[in-house]
Amino acid sequence: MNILLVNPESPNTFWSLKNALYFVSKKAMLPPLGLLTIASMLPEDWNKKLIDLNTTALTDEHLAWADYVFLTAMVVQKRSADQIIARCRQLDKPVVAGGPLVTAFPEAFPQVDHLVMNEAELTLPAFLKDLQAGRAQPFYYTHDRPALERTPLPMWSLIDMKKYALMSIQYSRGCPFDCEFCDVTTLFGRQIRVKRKDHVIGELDALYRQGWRGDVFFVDDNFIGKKDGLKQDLLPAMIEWMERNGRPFAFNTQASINLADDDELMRLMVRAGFDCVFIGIESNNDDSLAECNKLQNKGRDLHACVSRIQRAGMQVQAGFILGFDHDQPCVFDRMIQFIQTNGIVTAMVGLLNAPRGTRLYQRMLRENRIARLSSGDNTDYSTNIIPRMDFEKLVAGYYRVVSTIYSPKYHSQRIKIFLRNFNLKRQTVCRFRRWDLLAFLRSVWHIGICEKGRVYYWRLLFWSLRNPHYFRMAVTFSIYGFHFRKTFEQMRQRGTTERHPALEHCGPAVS
Ligand code: B12
Ligand code: SF4
Repeated sequence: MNILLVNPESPNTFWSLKNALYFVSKKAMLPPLGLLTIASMLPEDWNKKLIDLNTTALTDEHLAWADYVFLTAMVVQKRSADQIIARCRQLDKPVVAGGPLVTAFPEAFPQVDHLVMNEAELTLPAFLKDLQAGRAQPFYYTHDRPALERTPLPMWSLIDMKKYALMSIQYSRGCPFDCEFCDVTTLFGRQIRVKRKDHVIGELDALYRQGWRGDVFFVDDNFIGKKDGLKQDLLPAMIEWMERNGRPFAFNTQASINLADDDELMRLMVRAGFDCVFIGIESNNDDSLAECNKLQNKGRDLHACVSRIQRAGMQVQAGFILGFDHDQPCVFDRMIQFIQTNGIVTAMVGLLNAPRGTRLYQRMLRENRIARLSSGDNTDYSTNIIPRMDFEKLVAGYYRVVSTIYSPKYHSQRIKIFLRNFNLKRQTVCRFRRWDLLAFLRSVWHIGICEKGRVYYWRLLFWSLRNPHYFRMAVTFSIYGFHFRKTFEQMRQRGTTERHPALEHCGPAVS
C-alpha cells in the first residue's frame, strides 16, 4: 500500500510568519505534527510519503504513486484542501481526511471517501481494521479521549527538517479552564492528558538523532495544566537530558497566566531551556474577562504577572481579543497602552470569533448573533458574530491597535522595554549559523533601507550593541515586526468577503 500524507497550503496569517521566513531561508514555521504522528500508526510495511504544500509542490506523479491520500487541515487551509480533494477525484484516488477542519465541519466534505475525525489514536485503528477487511466506512468519530501513551513517536524521517524554522513536540492535550470562545476544549477536552516523562525524553532523543538543533515548540495548549507532574517528573528529566546533550534546544510553549504564581515552576522551566511562553491575556478589562469566563485572568495584576515571568527568564508573547460585549470605546487605547508598557513584543490581537462547537457559538446562536461561519483566522479583520459595538467602529479600532503596536516606532520601543526587564538566562548553546548572517543582511536591506520608519531600526540596533544577545534578539524581533506589519496590511487590503468563501457551502451559518 502506498500512502501519501498531505498537508494543504496555509494562507499568510499572523503565525504563519511567511514574511519573516524568507529572512532565514525557511519555507514553513512548523511541520505537520498530526500527519507525522499518524504515519507512525500505519502498518509498518506500507510505503509512506509526506508532502507539505507549504514546503513542496504536490505533483501528479505524487498522486499517481498513491493508493490512498491522507489529508489533514485546519479551517484556514480549507481552500487548498478543497483543491487537493478535487485533484484526487480527477485521478480517482481515494481520500482519507482528519484533523481540526473535518472534525468541525464534516458535512463540508461529501467528496471525501473516509472522514476519520477526532483524535486518531482512537479512530484510525478502527478505520484501518475495516479497510483491511474490505469494509471501510465513510465516517469514524468518537466522544472518548485517548491516553497519550498510545501516541507513537512522530515519523521524522518523512520530512526535510531544514525547510522548517522550528520543530514540534507534544506533552499534553486539553486545558482545565473553560474560556467561552475556545475550541481547544471542544477538540481535546478539559481533562489534561499527559505523556510519561520517558515518552517525552524519547521524542527529544528522536529529534536530536534526526539532527535537529535549535528551537522546539511544545504545541500543548496549556503546558502547565498539570503543574505537579511537571515539577516532580518531566522538568527534572528534561534538565538532566539537556545537560547531558550539551543543551541543543531552546523551548517555547503556551501556558495560562497562573504560571506567574509559581516561582519554582518558572525556575525549572528556564533551567530546562524554556525562554518564551505564549499566554492568552485577552483583555485588561475585568468585565470582558468575566464575560468570556477567563476567570484565571480576572482580578489579577496582569502587569505584575507579565513582569514576573519576564524577570524569571521567559519572553511573554500574548493573545488579545477585541469585540467583547463589555468592550467600551476606550478599549483600543487601553490595549495599546497595556501591550506597550509591558514590553509584549509579540502581541496577537484578534477580533472575537465564535468557532463552531464552542459555548460562545451556542450563546451567539441563542442571541441570534451568528452572522456567518468563522474564517478560522482570528486576525484577518473578520468575525462571524454580530458584535455589540458598531462593526465599522470595531474594525477601525482594531486596525488602529495593530497598526500602532507594529509601527516601527512603537515596536522598537517595546523591544527595548522588554529587553530591559528580561532576565536573560538562555543557556542553550547559540550556534552562529549561515542564515543568521543572511537574515541580518536581509533585515538591513528590507527594514533598514527600504522601509519607512527605518530610523527606529538603526536606533534599536545601536542601542542593542551593549549586549551580544540583545543584538541578536533585536534583529529577530525586527524581522517579526516586519512580518506583522506586512500581514495586517495585506489582510486589510484583501478585504473580508473574498477571503474564505469556500466555507460558504457548509450550509446556513446556524446549522
Ligand atoms: C502547532 C500549531 C500551529 C502551527 C502549525 C502546525 C502545522 N504545521 O500543522 C502554527 C504555529 C504555524 C499554527 C498556525 C496557525 N494556527 Co495553529 N495550532 C497549532 C496547535 C497548537 C498544535 C497542532 C499540533 O501539532 N498538534 C499535535 C498533533 C499531534 O495533533 P493534531 O494535529 O490535532 O493531530 C491529531 C488529530 O487531529 C488527528 N489528525 C490530524 N490530522 C489528521 C489526518 C488524518 C488523515 C487522520 C486520520 C487524523 C488526523 O490525529 C492526530 C493525532 O491524534 C493547535 C492546537 C492543538 N492543540 O492542536 C493549533 C490550531 C490547530 N491552530 C489553529 C489556528 C486558528 C491557527 C492560525 C489560524 C492562527 C493564526 N491566526 O495565525 C494559524 C493558521 C495556520 C498557518 N497559517 O500557518 C486552531 C485551528 C482551529 C480549527 N478548527 O481549524 C488550533 C486548533 C488552535 C485553536 N483552537 O485556536 N498553528
Ligand atoms: S486557557 Fe487557553 S486553552 Fe485553556 S480554555 Fe482558555 S483559551 Fe482555551
